[in-house]
Parts: sequence; structure tokens; C-alpha cells
Amino acid sequence: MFNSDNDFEIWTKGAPGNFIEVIFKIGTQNLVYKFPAENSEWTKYNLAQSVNGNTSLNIPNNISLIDVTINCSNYSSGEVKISGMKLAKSIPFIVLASKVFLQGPFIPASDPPAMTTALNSGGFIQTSQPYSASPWNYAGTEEVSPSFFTNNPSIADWILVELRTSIAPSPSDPRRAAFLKSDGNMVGLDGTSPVNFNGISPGDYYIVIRHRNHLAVMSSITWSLNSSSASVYDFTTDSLKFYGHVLGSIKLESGVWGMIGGDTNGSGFINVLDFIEPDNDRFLSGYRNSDDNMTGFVNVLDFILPDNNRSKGSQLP
Ligand SMILES: [Ca+2]
Ligand SMILES: [Ca+2]
Repeated sequence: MFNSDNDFEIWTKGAPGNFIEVIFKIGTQNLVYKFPAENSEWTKYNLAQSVNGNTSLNIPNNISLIDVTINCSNYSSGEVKISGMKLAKSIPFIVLASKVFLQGPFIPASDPPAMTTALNSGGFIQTSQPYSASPWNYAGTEEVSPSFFTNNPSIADWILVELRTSIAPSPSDPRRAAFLKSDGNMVGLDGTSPVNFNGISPGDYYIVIRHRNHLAVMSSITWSLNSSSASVYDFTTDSLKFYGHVLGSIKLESGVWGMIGGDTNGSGFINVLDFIEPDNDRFLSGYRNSDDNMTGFVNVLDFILPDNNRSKGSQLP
């Protein structure tokens, strides 16, 4: 099985007048296809060359076990051989395009609105996804090459994206590590395309976005996602785009909204504990959650966000 349209091929060999029948038992239905086995040399037949008029194949996404029966049909004489049957099942996928700003790296009065890429230009962003530790415990293996950030200078940082079919979380909700660009657009590991959720079927989903030191957010409505088009869910234009509205977002400037910064320890709540890491890491450079304003350097300025946003909590259910 691989990512392709539903399809199959079969190689046959035989004598004039001979045919073979391939029967797939898929769930409760039997699909029958008939192919010639008339040539003395191996000959490949594909689905469209079925001679009994059945040239379509639909393997539902939830089917992973298929019984295959092969019969000799209209057998006249000699030998019928088959070889190398290939069956392909499509793997569903959807793409996600969204736009969100982080308060920490947001550049006031930038036109158009933008976030700093200081972590990228400083060479600080790690090449593997940074959400494997608690509280995210994300086991994804997303990784980019060491030259990725140099080749994609507009990348601001890694984010963790999750899709929910209902407001409440479920262990089966798919998650992917992805990137935010300075203009707020979310992209996948190639640095340009929408985020691909391989193996996930089209549908309506709540979009959850997490960042290392910002309060997690969720879309206030479900968003229709499919494999072909990527309609952008733009969090930046209104607090109403965020679940919890003004409680779940922060006004960055006139008409621009973003994710609340200063949750240094990623607890989902901003309080005095979020000062500990910036204090311990003071005067250190690097890729650190304590670097709340994402400059690549920890200093007294990183106390500002935990202080201004004290007592705020994520509205994520
Ligand atoms: Ca916290
Ligand atoms: Ca800083």
C-alpha cells in the first residue's frame, strides 16, 4: 500500500483463450476483475484493462485487510501463470494554512506586521522539533537540515499544531511540528508549503497552535480542511478568531491580534514561576524558553512579558 490512487496491476502469461479472475473481498463486497492470460510472454495489465467491464476500485480509508482470490476463468488449454500483482490504496491527507503572531517576537509598528527572526539569523533555532519534552510530550521526528534556516531566513520559530474534531481534546488528535514565518504564516518542513497532515481525512477541525513560551490557542470555529486547497485561517485579524476571544488573545497593535507571551515554563498559566527561568538564564544566549521576547539573548527585558501578562491563562479546553 502506498500513497497513490486506488489501483492494481497484474502480470499474466498463458495461451490464447485463457483468462484469470481476481476477486477482492473488501468489507462485505466482492469486486471481480477479469484479465487475459493469453500471451506466451509476461504481459502486464492494469485496472483499466479489465475485460469484464469492472474498471473501478474503491478501497475505503478504514479498510486495511483485503482477501484476494484468483481463479482461472475460461481456461482452455496449457498453462496459466500470474506474477507480481501490485495493489495500491490511496492514503488520505489534508493541508493546513493558518496565520498567527506571537507576542514575544512581534515588532511594534512594523508595516506590514511582522515578528523578529533574531533566533534564526543568530543561528540559534534547533534543527529538530523542540516539543518532545514536558508539557508537550510530542514524539514527532520532524527535523530539517543544518542549512535550512540559512536558506529560509524568514522562519521565526517552530510551533506545534494540533487538529481537533471537537472542542475537547482526544488522544487521537493529530499533531505536527511546523514553522511560523515572520509574516505570521505557518509552513511545513520545506519552508514554503502549507502543513501536511498525511493519513488524515478531509473534514472540519478546530486548529490548535502551541508555542514554547506562549499560551496555546485554538480557533473559535471549525475550519474545513482538504487535500487540495488551503484556505488560510487567519488568527491575526480579530480576537474573535481565538477560542475565548479577548481572554485567549492579546491585542498587539490596532487591528492585529496574537498569542499571549510570557508563559516561560509552558504551564498554560502565567504567574511568578515564569520569572524563574529568565532569572536563572540571565546573560545567556541560545535557544531558550526563558528568552521570552525571542532575541537569542536572555536579559531583564525577558521579565516584561511574564510581568505584563501575569494571571492570564490559556483558554484551550
Ligand atoms: Ca507558566
Ligand atoms: Ca530576550
